[in-house]
Amino acid sequence: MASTQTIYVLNGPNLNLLGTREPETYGRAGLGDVEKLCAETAAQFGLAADCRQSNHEGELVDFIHQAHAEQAAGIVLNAGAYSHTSIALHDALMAVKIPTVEVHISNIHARESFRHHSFTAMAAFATLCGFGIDGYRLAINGLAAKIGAKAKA
Ligand code: CA2
Repeated sequence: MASTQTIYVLNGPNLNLLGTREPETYGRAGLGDVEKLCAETAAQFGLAADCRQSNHEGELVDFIHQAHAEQAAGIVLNAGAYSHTSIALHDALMAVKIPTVEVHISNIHARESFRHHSFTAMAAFATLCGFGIDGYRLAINGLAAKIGAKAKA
């Protein structure tokens, strides 16, 4: 039997604070809830979710390199504010060529103009924003379709 494929779920700076403040923007769920949702959704497709969070740009670059080294089948990325600034994360995603979905919990297009552009989204095949943490579930469904992972009975 083929070994279980893994998707990486990467969360960037300040997302460890989810559920502790700004509930009007980010909801009441914590990062642990996000990671549980991702693991459960991935399992529906026979996938494993390797969930990681970092407040450091270089560590997020390292995670993307590790995804490549470990032959991850896909990446779900919420790079937080680095989405809007990080050419390094953009370049890492372009280098590894792993199918990537970008997720934002909030609707970045309905917020400040500095959030409207995303460098990392340019290296993703799809972007979701504004669905709250349900965006992660939707992203994994879309990623599973993209990589041909079928829902398990
Ligand atoms: O909407 C998103 O998911 C964002 O990626 C969240 C980032 C923000 O910089 C992006 O523009 C959009 C910020 C994450 C901060 O998360 C917090 C959560 C709770 C309390 C404070 C911050």
